[in-house]
Amino acid sequence: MKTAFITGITGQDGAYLAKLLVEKGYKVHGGVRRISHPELGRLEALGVAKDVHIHDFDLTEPNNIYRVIRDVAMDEFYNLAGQSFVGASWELPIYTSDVDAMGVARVLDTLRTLRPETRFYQASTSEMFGLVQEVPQRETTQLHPRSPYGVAKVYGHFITMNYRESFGMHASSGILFNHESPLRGKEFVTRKITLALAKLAHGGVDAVQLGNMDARRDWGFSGDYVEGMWRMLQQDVADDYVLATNTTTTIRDFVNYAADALGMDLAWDGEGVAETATDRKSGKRVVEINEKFFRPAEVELLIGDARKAREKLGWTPKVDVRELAQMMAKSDFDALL
Ligand code: NAP
Ligand code: F7E
Repeated sequence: MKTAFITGITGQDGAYLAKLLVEKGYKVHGGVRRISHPELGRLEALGVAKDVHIHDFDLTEPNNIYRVIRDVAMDEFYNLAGQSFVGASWELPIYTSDVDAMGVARVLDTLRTLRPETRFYQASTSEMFGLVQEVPQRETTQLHPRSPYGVAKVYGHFITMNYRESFGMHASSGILFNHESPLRGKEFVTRKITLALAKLAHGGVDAVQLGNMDARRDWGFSGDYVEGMWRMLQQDVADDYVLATNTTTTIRDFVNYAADALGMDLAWDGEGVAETATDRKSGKRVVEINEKFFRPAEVELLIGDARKAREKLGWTPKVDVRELAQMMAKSDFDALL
């Protein structure tokens, strides 16, 4: 039986990965940071909260990291913890770099000291491509991050590669494009949309307030992407891989897909901050634009080329963006019944 340690086990990906590894027969340990209202809601939703061993763990605390790595005899370490909300990273640039950049170095250096044979996964991101230098983006595309989050993740990415090259550690980065699920945080645009539309479908009256409707994202399903993470650590040689669907969709079209799933028929009107969407069937206003959701610098287009993951890992995403929007909208609708 293998043992895995997952940082960020309370997050979206942490929960799906914990479920996958429990099903594969792993002994799963996870790190949870101290917050005032601790909960394992996502792990409970996936039915694995009782199957995982929880440890106090914070990426900002070197001796805490040291003790956990000393005490848990782990074969695989998945570093999924992070300040993951791009929008917050302009307000929290120092904190974001402490967690998303220095946190990776703290873990890698402790593994190097105590358990250099442990296989390591780093949660890198398509946000590193930012102002994209190539379409579609792949492992070799030049990076140009557009947010403090993206900049911090570039450090995490290269320090992972550096420990692999310097010390021969089995350290891999997954450059993952946006992936979502019914367990996605409510501040991310997909979940914000499906939750707001589900409330409207149940008789609510509040339109969802959104920012840049023209941004394009390559959206997949978290459950598919954690399988790719696991496959990376099963390779004889560590490497970096893009995981993506190779389809790009505007925020506006994601709204349309979620609305379709809930039986709405949207009419779009106006441009820029005056743009609105109204449901032709109920007459309700569904979308309004609010400038506060625009970002100081935007990532306008993301579309990934996951050919390397397909050829070397045998990985392909199973859920497309329409199915994803439908899955999330229906889940939010049913939860309100
Ligand atoms: P998420 O739902 O926001 O989960 C983040 C996790 O990190 C949570 O468990 C959170 O704990 C934990 N965390 C935050 N700060 C921490 C700290 N200082 N020490 C220890 N734990 C801390 O994010 P996700 O969507 O699952 O993403 C997982 C990772 O992949 C993140 O690193 C993210 O940046 C990266 N990523 C995500 C995507 C995506 O589209 N989802 C794409 C590429 C990369 P709390 O529960 O206490 O908040
Ligand atoms: O924004 C636009 C926004 O916050 C997507 C994280 O998992 O994926 C995620 O980062 C797009 C942006 O995700 C609103 O301007 C419009 O263009 O859902 P998001 P993200 O920034 O792409 C990457 C790969 C990660 O690594 C991150 O951890 O949607 N947008 N209106 C909005 N976004 C939000 N949040 N809220 C709005 O009202």
